[in-house]
Amino acid sequence: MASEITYAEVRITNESNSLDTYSKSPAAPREKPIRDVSKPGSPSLLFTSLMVLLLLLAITFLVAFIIYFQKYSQLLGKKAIKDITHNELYCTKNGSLMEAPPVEQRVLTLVIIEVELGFLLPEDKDWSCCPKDWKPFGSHCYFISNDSGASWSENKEKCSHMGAHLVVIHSQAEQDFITGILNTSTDYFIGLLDAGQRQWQWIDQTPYNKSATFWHRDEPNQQFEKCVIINHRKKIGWGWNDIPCKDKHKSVCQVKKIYL
Ligand code: MMA
Ligand code: CA
Repeated sequence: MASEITYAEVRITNESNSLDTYSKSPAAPREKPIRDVSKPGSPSLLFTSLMVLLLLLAITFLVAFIIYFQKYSQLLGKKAIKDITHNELYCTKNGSLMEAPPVEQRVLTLVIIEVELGFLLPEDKDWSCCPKDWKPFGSHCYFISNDSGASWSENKEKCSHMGAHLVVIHSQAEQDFITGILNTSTDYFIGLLDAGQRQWQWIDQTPYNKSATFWHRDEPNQQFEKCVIINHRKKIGWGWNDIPCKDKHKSVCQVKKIYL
């Protein structure tokens, strides 16, 4: 590109400055077309050189683009994996029913890339794992937020940054497990939301089954309370309550177990 510009400049300077050339040889301007006809190699060589230059430039850009794209997508891939994997996993070996309880438990430190989550199927693997500080139950892992409290959306974001979502409860057993790991004096957001007109919707899009809900007595009770907490009421027990989404509470995140 630089040589192209330099060449153009030289030509213009020569023509405008060299009045001598004009005066000495008035036929000079005519030389050009003559040259064009008699020496067809000269302009076509220029044309060819320009084309080659352009082609080289295009190839350079293409190669640069491909390299950049590959690096970028690699980076994106690594980031995505990093977001949903954890350096330290706590794994339980199942499959062997003969094994006496307590079930053998091992800590596996995994290199991020080694865990190809997308290709691992539960039935092929005999180690089920949860990240460090997450609690296993069934086919999932559960994490109780450790901050002082945030809005429903902020909690939702926090779970999502860990490759998880706000907890979704589908059975009495799951409700019991979750309440068993919670503090009776704290409220926790769950992944249930009023999508409008009291249409309750789970954050993972699984169906809302009325027969497996654990609302406190007389809840849900307010149209403007569109988010849901799980909490303990004295002498009553654990249950759900609809509250305003902007209220600040802790939450429970949930993620599928990792099978190795
Ligand atoms: C609070 C609030 C409501 C809940 C009632 C139950 C006063 O409001 O938590 O969401 O329904 O208590 O008494
Ligand atoms: Ca309520």
